[in-house]
Amino acid sequence: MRIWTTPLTLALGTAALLSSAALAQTTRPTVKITTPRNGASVTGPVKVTLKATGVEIVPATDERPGTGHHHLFVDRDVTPANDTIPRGVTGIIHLGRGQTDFVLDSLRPGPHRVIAVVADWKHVPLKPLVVDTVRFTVK
Ligand SMILES: [Cu+2]
Repeated sequence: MRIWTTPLTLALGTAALLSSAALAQTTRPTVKITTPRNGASVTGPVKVTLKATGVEIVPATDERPGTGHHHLFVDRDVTPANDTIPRGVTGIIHLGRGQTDFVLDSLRPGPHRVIAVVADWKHVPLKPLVVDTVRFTVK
């Protein structure tokens, strides 16, 4: 008996591989800082807007798997990935009510860097890291 490998079955196999790869891509959470754009020159106050995919953005009081809330690290490095993101630290902002934007109203003129990190209700970053960085200049 012979097993036929026709172009059709090859095409179907390839399509299945592609769709599972696409699925893996869409289910892995991402975050993007949609404004300000990387490299932009802006006037203050600077509204930072965030778009997450593959993770539901909720208030920090919502203790469910598959959820998280945004954090902004403004002109400072991110804290270690396995640590709780601290509160009350200059340059670290928890958007703990599930917000997807935040206005930075006290940035001085000059270059700035904002890193967005999605963390769970314990304020520990999701793994793999869900992170995005923009650099911009305030005029
Ligand atoms: Cu937090």
